[in-house]
Amino acid sequence: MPDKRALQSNNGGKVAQASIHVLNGPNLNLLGEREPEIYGTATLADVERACRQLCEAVGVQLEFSQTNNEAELVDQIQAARASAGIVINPAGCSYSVPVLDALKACSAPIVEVHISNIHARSEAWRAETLTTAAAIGVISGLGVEGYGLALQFLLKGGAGRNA
Ligand code: DHK
Repeated sequence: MPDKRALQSNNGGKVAQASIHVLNGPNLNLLGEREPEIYGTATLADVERACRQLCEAVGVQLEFSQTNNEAELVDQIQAARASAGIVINPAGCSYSVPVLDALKACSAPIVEVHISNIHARSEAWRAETLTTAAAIGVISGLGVEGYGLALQFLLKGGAGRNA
């Protein structure tokens, strides 16, 4: 069972509710209809529901977002930078220097998720992500289950053992 205390911040004696951000990059709004043979049939709403269940079970606040805009993704990363953790599927922004730099500015532990196995895709360049350099680790190829696994790692305080 995740230890909620490990995810709370003590702000001048007041214990603030921890928040974890799940951030999604371009085209993930089309999950379920977009190339289902690669990305599966679950929708982003399904992913959000599963993430909410995990966070609610341990009293951690979840901020879940998706954007098709690189600059907006940078803003969302900055807003999450001091949170209890970030799960990010940067999607097409995995190859973006501004997104990498924003992630590097975070004190929050970061786990990167790719739904597909980017190392086994026919386009070799998909494996050449920039953003992974800012993450503790990466889950790739386990479908949308990767989001839940990444969240569980952060909720268990796994980041403290590895950062
Ligand atoms: C999703 C995308 O949209 C691609 O740009 C990445 C990633 C792979 C995924 O597997 O979730 O190359």
